[in-house]
Amino acid sequence: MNARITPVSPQLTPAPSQEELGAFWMPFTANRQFKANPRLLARAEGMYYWTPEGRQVLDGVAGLWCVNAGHGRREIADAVARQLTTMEFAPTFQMGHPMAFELANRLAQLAPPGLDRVFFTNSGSESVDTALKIAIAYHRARGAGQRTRFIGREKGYHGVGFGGISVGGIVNNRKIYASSMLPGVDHLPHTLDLGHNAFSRGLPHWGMHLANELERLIALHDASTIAAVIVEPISGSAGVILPPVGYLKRLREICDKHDILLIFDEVITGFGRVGKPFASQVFDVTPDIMTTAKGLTNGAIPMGAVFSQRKIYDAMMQGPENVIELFHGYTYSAHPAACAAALATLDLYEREGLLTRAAAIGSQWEEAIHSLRGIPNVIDVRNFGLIGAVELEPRPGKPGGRAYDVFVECFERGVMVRQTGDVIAMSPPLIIEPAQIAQLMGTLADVIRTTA
Ligand code: PXG
Repeated sequence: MNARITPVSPQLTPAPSQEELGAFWMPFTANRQFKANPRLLARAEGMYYWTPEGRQVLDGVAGLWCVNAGHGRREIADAVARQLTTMEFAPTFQMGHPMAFELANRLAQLAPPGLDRVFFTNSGSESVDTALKIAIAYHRARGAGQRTRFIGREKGYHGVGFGGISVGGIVNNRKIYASSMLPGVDHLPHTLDLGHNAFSRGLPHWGMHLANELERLIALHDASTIAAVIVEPISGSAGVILPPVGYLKRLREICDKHDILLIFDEVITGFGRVGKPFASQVFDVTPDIMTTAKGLTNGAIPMGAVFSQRKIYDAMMQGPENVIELFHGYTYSAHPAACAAALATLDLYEREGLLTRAAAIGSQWEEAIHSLRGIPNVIDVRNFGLIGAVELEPRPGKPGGRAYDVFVECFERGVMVRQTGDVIAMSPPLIIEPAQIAQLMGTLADVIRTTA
């Protein structure tokens, strides 16, 4: 594989002073801790970032699971620049622009069978809220307006909108909003079980029966009240939780039996992360609705897309033709610059075979990450496609502390990984080469060995 990479900007932006760090209220960041000791990135190309001082850092997480084709892709930058000088904005409410239709058609061709109606958003969180709203609207359109309940899953992450945190299962994202969330949401148990599955290579074999908990929740609430089940095929944010073999198929069967929609949140698994364009194609389980974002534009311009089965769209296309069918949309739905970025990104993915590269290089990735087994404090290693996680023994009474120290020290030694709880997660650009896999795992191994 020969990715042609040209730097977009060779200029390094100077680092802000201590005082200049104040105004930016940083997302999902311990602001005071960060600002006392900032980690800054000023330039990116290929597999690497550079700090404002010019120090090179290997990107082990594709930015935040989004820069799948690697950094500084000239083709994307050029397409966006061309679009901005041709037409920077056009509305898509009761108007249209050609690229929005072109992109929807391209995506429909890439999608799992039948998921050929595409609604555009600006982020994963918006994609999730859109999917939940489509699910309720669909049931109502077919005369089942009482189906308003959602089933999510413990440890699920579906962004930070009120819909997303309601169906999500990460306690810190939920606890202070407890009384403000969607009513009528219940949760499946998560599928992480180190007792049975530690150090599984690929999907764990134990745990398919956990899907049967859906039958229990349906018996409790009655199927006639439930609009949809939403899960990530692979949970990312909670520290990489893989579906046990057969688990997703079982969820699909139960949803079919009870006329419940199945939503796959593919915000991180979409666009080649696991060896095919979408995880549902790898697992051979087709959802009714699929949410995406991130890799859709290689992270260059914010954009999300929600794919719906044709039957859902068709069910909504009823009533007088002059009446809006779905009262939902964003000013920037199908923003021209985002459409240009997405089309250029899809071209790159296709030309360089990136949407299947994770399958080709997955076994090398698996070998490399499992070489960390046996290092003190490593209590699990998980992998699938180009996703990996190393779970560390928490320090007594200080959960997350050890992994945080590992994350910081890796950055000091020129490797960027993600830390969540006591898990180090990795999801490199899909252009990663074997020598870079070795650098990533070698540095991580050294740092874990030397972190008390
Ligand atoms: N669904 C899933 C499955 C996600 O992973 C979102 C929705 C929300 O997307 P937006 O674009 O609104 O952030 C996400 C986001 C991490 C990490 O390191 C993961 C995400 C975001 C930030 C960090 O695990 N996923």
